[in-house]
Amino acid sequence: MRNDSIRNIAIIAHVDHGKTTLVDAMLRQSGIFRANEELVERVLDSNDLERERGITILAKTTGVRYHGVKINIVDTPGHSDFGGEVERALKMVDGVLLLVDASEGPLPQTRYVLVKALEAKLPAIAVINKIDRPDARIQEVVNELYDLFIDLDATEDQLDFPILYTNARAGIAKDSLEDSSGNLRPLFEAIVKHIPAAPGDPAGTLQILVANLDYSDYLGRLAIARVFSGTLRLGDEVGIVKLDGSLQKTKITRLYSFEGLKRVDETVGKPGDILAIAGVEGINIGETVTSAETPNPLPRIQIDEPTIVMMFTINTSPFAGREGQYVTSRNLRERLERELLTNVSIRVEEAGSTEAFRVMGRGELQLAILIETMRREGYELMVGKPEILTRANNGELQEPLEMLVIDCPDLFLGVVIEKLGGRKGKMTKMVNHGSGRVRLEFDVPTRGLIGLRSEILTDTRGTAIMNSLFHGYIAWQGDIPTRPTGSLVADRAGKATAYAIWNLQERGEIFITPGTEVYEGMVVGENARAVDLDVNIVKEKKLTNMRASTADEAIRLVSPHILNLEQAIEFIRDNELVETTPQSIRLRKKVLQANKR
Ligand SMILES: Nc1nc2c(ncn2[C@@H]2O[C@H](COP(=O)(O)OP(=O)(O)OP(=O)(O)O)[C@@H](O)[C@H]2O)c(=O)[nH]1
Ligand SMILES: [Mg+2]
Repeated sequence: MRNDSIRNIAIIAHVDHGKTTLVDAMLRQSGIFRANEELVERVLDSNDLERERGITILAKTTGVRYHGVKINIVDTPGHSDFGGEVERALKMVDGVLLLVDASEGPLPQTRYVLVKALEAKLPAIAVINKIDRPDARIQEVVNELYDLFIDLDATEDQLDFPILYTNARAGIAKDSLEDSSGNLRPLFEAIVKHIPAAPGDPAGTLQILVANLDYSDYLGRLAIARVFSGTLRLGDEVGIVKLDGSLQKTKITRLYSFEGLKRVDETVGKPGDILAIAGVEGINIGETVTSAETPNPLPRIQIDEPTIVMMFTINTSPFAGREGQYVTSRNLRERLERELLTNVSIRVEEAGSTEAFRVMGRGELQLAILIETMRREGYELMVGKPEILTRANNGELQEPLEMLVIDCPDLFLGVVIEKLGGRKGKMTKMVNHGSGRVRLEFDVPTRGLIGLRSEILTDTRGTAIMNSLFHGYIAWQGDIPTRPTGSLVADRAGKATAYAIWNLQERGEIFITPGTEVYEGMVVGENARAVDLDVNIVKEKKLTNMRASTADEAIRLVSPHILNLEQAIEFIRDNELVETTPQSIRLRKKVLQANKR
């Protein structure tokens, strides 16, 4: 039984290929906004970090109507660290729009999301986006997409996907390049035609899968859920099969559907509906809302394992508690427990004491976003260098492997290959598009990627584009050399002076500005040599040297290299930590006192 008035789709793609922009256009053209209503760009990227970074971090649901058909759309993040969001989104839908940038073509995350969609047996509509780009190479990209499907052992049926050509920014979709369409109509038509109508028997046993959580100040915790079978009426008593298998009986008293950016009150939920359920205490992702009498839970959501781990501890620096509101181990524990409820792709373990936790995730960016979010909420904490999670397989020690794609001007080919060689990377493919840029593919241990991005960007003067994808496990590859430099470490507390910085700046790069308060053991710069160097960065100029005022003007400071959170995390060594507070990001040695190091 299928409900022909509902289509559920997820939009999936590599990062920046235009998913959220396409959703904007779909929202605009579905007529849910008043003609004069101003819509901000990428309206679904609604949280602060998403707007600042211009990326989607959390999957979001929205709904539009096209000729009487309700189309629920789940916009997903394209960055590989947030792959867990994609896996979950795919549980709610009956098909996908697979977007590919008309110039960049399929990239690692295109492959990842397509693997997931094929595994879930979801039909795809291919959308070649950004056809307006002057460097678009549409036909080639279409061929590359077919190659990718074939490479992933797609069936005949799966290979028979429709292709649309879009300019998401202008809100135009075309069935063929000659098509003179000036709007998204061909896309809406294709969705209604090619994405299967939502299946499920309205008279069957109630089965609603909670696939996401959201939070509203007004409504509290919201479960975002998809009805697979049965009919839910407002006020019905239902059972919730919890993750531990137990049954919680409750009444559903508040139910909403998605219309554009709004949640609309609903009194019934039918198969195919994607709903928000409010007012249910403790409801979690992966749980099934079902009949209280004859419960029939849906399979649990399986998602990929984490590949990296970072130690999170309370702040023990001399400046602890100065800037943050939440500083105790209890604060930290509760916050991490709260994160586990919505962020299903991370894991947290206690690490030997109540003050330290091993936080596991899919990548540095995912964990950096968590830390950044916590800073903004008023937390102080310290984090250690990211480490990869190894595993034992039949007695063999294995480590995670990534497929890495680097796109750079051919002039930097040599340095890039050399750099990857040092990190145990094996080149698997090299394509020269003839445009002066080359695309290189490597298999490289995940370990080898830590800190790589900043080095490659420096080596290629900011011109390289780098993307990677978890690609299974390989035997442990032995030592990989880390950063070839040491740290400049403050040897006493005080305020950094321009004079001291001026004296030190020839030794390496300085991370702080004059006037910054430092403590003993704080890392204030990078030593050009391989060893750490204790330095006095608070040294005042002797008064006897102050004869001429012109001498002061001679102090020319190189502008400091202020590290952001991700750079700081990439920079630190095993014996160093990053201290984060709402106002500051400091680097420090684990052991602060110079004579104890
Ligand atoms: N020229 C051109 N630019 C586009 C088009 N569609 C999107 N863009 C631009 O591409 C950039 C990325 O767009 P987003 O919509 O944020 O991409 P996304 O796929 O949602 O990115 P993530 O969610 O972070 O994976 C933005 O600067 C858009 O304005 C298009 O059709 N043509
Ligand atoms: Mg997006």
